[in-house]
Formats: sequence, structure tokens, C-alpha cells
Amino acid sequence: MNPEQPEAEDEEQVEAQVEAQIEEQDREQGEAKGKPIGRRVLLGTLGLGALGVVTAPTLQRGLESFLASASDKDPTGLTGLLPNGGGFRYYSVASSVPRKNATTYRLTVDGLVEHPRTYTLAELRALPQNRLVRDVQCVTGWRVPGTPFEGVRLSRLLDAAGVRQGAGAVRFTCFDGTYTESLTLDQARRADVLVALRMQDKDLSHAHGGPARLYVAPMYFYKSAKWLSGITVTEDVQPGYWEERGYDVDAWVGRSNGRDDEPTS
Ligand SMILES: Nc1nc2c(c(=O)[nH]1)N[C@H]1C(S)=C(S)[C@@H](COP(=O)(O)O)O[C@H]1N2
Ligand SMILES: [Mo]
Repeated sequence: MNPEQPEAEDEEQVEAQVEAQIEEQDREQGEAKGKPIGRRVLLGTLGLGALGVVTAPTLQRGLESFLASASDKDPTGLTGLLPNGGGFRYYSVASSVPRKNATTYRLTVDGLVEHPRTYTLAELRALPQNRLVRDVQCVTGWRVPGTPFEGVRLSRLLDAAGVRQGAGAVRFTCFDGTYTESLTLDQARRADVLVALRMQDKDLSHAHGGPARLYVAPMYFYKSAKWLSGITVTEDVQPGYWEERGYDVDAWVGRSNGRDDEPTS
């Protein structure tokens, strides 16, 4: 396939295209079925034009040099080198992310709580779901208008766990084994902060952090940790992956990171 030549017509097709390319790469690498999938650094742009770029970063040869030169310019993920079609970009700081499904996925809530527990996907789905439609804003500049997210309010999970006296923050960990995020307890209890199971009215795809990701509507999208596997109530905020690398911990859209974007929530 020619990466310069957009072939897909809509987002679902693009996503299928991305998945197909990943599978092709895995076959090329001779990885056994069921092994973690690599090279998910940036899988492409979704929707709203510029669909052609979807293939460029997934090309097997040249990927390493592509990443090396990109990281000089854009610490969150290569955006500077790619045309911005106004759609989503797929990000992962981990080179390999295992796939989790309804059978294998677990979300643990622990730390300074009375009742630590682990949820299955079915258990999360059985809880009341909230739907939010807001713009998504990445700190590197791209914005996607009116994107529906649906899932369980984080505040509900915190209440169910019984946050203990002295707790002040929440730390999030991911089954990519690398990414972390954090919120103050007050931020975490906002009604526009979800453990999202659906995005754009579909179950969250693997590429977008499924089966479950954090969705922090009022903050830059780096707060919305993908492949969420752990929620730990802590005393103080521990800066997350990108925050250790210079981004603001309080990542309000339009009021942080030296940016003046229109607020999203
Ligand atoms: N686990 C994990 N979560 C993550 C990231 C990541 O690399 N790993 N990148 C963040 C950044 S910088 C952005 S902009 C969004 C991208 O989400 P998307 O890939 O669904 O577009 O995910 C955020 N959450
Ligand atoms: Mo981002």
C-alpha cells in the first residue's frame, strides 16, 4: 500500500486499516499469535481528511529513524512531522501493548481506601454509565470537536472504595507497563472525569486505549491515560509520565502549558 495514497473513507475503515497493518507487521516480525503488539508509538490520524498519513509511521523500515528525528521536535508524539487532518492521532509511549478483552481485562482500585477491589469489564459495564460530548485537545495542538465518551464516573469508583482520611490524590497506571497519570482528589471527583469504556459511540478500540481509559474532559488529552489498569488513592500527587518530562500537572485546557486554547469542559 502506498502511504501517500489515502484509501479509507471513514474512521472505521482507517482503524481497520491500522489494525491490519499492525497484524501484517507482527507477521513480518514472526511474532507468535497473542504476543504483545509493537510499534504503537503513533499509528495514524483518524478521520476528517489526511487519512493517508495513517500508514507512514507504521512502515517497518525507517521507523526507528523516524521516531528519533521526531522526538527532537515533539515529545508527545511526532505531530510536527505529519499533516494535521484535524482527526485523532494514536499515541503510545510503550513500544508494545498487550491486548486485553472482556475476559482478561481488570481494573484495580487500591491505596488509601477502605475497600480495595478489582473490577472486570462486565462489572464496570453494569455500573451506571455517563456520556459526555466535548472537544478533545492535545497539548501539541490538535483538537477534535464534539467527541462522545461514555463510561463510569471516577467519583463513583472512589466512593465505592471509600477514600480514607488523609488521601489527597489519585494515581493511574496502565497495562502498557509504562504510562502513568495523576489527579488531585478534587479533580478526580469532578463529574466530567470518567473511566471511559466507549468513545464515538463504540466500545473503545485497542488503539484508543481500550477496553478502558481515563477521560479527563477539562484537561489536555495526555491526562486521559489509555489502557487503564490501576487507580491508586495516594496522599499527594505524583507527576505522571509526561509531567516528569515537563508538562503541567494541572493540565486545564487553555490555562496550562503556556497555551490559550478554548476550554473543553
Ligand atoms: N497509556 C497511555 N495513555 C496515553 C498516552 C500514551 O502514550 N500512553 N498518550 C496520551 C496523549 S499525549 C494523548 S494526546 C492521548 C492520545 O489518545 P489517542 O491515542 O486515543 O488519540 O492519549 C494520552 N494517554
Ligand atoms: Mo497528547
